[in-house]
Amino acid sequence: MTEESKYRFLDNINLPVDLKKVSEEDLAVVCDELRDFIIDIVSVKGGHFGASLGVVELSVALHYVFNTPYDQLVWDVGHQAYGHKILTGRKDVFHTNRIHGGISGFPKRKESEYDTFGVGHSSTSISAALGMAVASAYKGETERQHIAVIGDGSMTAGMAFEGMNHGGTENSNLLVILNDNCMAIDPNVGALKEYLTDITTSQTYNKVKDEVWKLLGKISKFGPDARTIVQKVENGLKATLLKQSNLFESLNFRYFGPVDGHDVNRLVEVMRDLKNIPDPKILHVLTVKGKGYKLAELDQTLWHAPGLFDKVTGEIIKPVKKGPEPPKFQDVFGHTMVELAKANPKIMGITPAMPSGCSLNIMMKEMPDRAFDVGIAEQHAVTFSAGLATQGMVPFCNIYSSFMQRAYDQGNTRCGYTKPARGILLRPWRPGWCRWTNAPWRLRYGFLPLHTQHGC
Ligand SMILES: Cc1ncc(C[n+]2csc(CCOP(=O)(O)OP(=O)(O)O)c2C)c(N)n1
Repeated sequence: MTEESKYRFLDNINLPVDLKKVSEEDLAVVCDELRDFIIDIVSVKGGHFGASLGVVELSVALHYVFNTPYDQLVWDVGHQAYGHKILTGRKDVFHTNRIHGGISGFPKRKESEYDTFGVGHSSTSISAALGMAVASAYKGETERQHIAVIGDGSMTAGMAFEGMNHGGTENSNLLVILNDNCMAIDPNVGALKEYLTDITTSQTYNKVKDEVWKLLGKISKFGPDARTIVQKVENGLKATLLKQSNLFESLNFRYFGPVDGHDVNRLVEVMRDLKNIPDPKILHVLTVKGKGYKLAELDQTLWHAPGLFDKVTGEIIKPVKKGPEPPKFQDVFGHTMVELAKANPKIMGITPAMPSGCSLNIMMKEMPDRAFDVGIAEQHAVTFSAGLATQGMVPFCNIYSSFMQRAYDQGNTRCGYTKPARGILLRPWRPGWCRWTNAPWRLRYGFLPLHTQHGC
């Protein structure tokens, strides 16, 4: 078998219009091929890995069902959009991903009409898709669909809920797809995660829900009134069977799911149904980060962005070092935090969803009651730290400079004005990272110790 013929379907798919020619029975094979293609290229060129593997079926189903780029598809963060890029005209240049002069590792409006929004920082997709939906409604484009795909990690940010809060009162054609894989870069955290697990594991609810869904599909053919009745029944069941009323329904989003995000035919079926249901709605999809590459499924944090690797053995290829290397900056931070915290019981550590990236996980393991992963919530991380400081604690809040914009105002004003706040430590990320995430130049190097700036 030649290398070309390995991709029986993918060889002929350059755009969604080509994908739409594939029969539904063959979609699962397309997914296998797309997954192989991502593994083939990322293993030798580098980049994000596990997240894109997890949304292969979602990417295929979305471009199969929706009329992209007329229908607007917004990927949150965008590190998971490799499959989308490959299916939307960039298969032949995908090997230039993240290389100077090549394609971006994130959706970029200038790069393709299928990239509806420039992303990189998390939790913007709902607001962006809502803006698009409201604009379409205003223009009378009532058939146009607007879809935000957001991970459960990104859903922990306040901004995502700001979008939901607004979206629930706009009668716009907005579909939020919640890609729930229980992971951010590290395992996801917080009460929302527990809530999602609750929905996912409620067997009674899921059994009844499947029955109702089937009924909804059948009865909706008889007109809007019949559908409304079934929807009411379904809502009632959700509220009764889930311990509390449904969080998303309370925000005026119709909640559907959870559905298996690796069953491409089921996804196609569900998305087709949802196309005909107006107003804001959320589809809860369950996926496995790293799906289809065993090692990535087993160690999802390591394989979030593993660098180059041998795709057959799974060995991660480390750059050859010329001599002894100093320890990593973040590891020095992590160990020093533990050392300092042992000497000073007031010290606490805070990270917004980057425990392994900033090595606060060392302290989280040793002193779980004094080190916090607060979710992808930079603003909250800083203000929470300021709150701790008002009570005499000494918080060290470690934030990547790339994501500092989210926290900057809280650091500037809340910590600046809250005099007792001190010990806010901001961490710069390595030069070059900012090419992909738009961190401002001035924040790329050096510390920004707010406590000294404001004397707090
Ligand atoms: C504002 C902001 N903070 C932190 C990050 C770093 N980051 C990139 S991906 C990611 C995890 C995203 O989790 P989720 O949305 O669930 O997507 P998954 O990788 O699980 O598919 C984080 C924390 C970011 N991109 N933006």
